[in-house]
Amino acid sequence: MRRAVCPGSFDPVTNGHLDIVGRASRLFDEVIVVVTINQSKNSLFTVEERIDMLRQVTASYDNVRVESFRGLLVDFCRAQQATVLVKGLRAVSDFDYELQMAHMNIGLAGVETLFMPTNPLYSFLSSSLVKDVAKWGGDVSPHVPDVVREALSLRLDPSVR
Ligand code: COD
Repeated sequence: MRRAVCPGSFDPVTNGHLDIVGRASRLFDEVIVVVTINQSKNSLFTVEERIDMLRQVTASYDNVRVESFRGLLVDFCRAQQATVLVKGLRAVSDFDYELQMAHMNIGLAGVETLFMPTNPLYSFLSSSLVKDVAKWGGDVSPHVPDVVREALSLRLDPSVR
């Protein structure tokens, strides 16, 4: 079985993330979307909330499941018998850091990284930018699934409070 892992903070999941997950699901028998737990990062949504949103928006993919993990990603890959990490690349600015992580992960455990170019529609999109726009009441509907837009407005939009 060819099994891949799509890791991230997903705080929250965007259409850019979903595009990568959907494309990966066509390349691999199984894709595990893993929310990595990083306590040093200030997150807007809890891990459980992020998992719940991810499960809802990936429900149409039979071969995608969502998990969370604290620790080294390669240990998660080993435990799940996954040999490939799938990452989205938005711009050259992503590349330096992603390349460092890819070298480290192959050195640590022989886990390969497959870089997918972002869909040009989402090349500027990040969870941080979406949160910033939502915080000031801007329209994020082109950038995130409905369930995420609703969660963002409940948590952030001053006009809903
Ligand atoms: N289009 C395409 N891809 C996108 C887009 C977009 N618009 N936005 C984000 N992505 C991709 C990113 O490139 C990334 O690959 C993935 O989606 C997740 O993005 P984020 O922002 O949710 O998550 P990050 O960047 O905070 O995740 C970082 C990791 C979780 C991958 C990293 O911190 C990690 O590996 N942590 C585990 C601990 C570990 O093993 N450390 C050692 C690493 S060598």
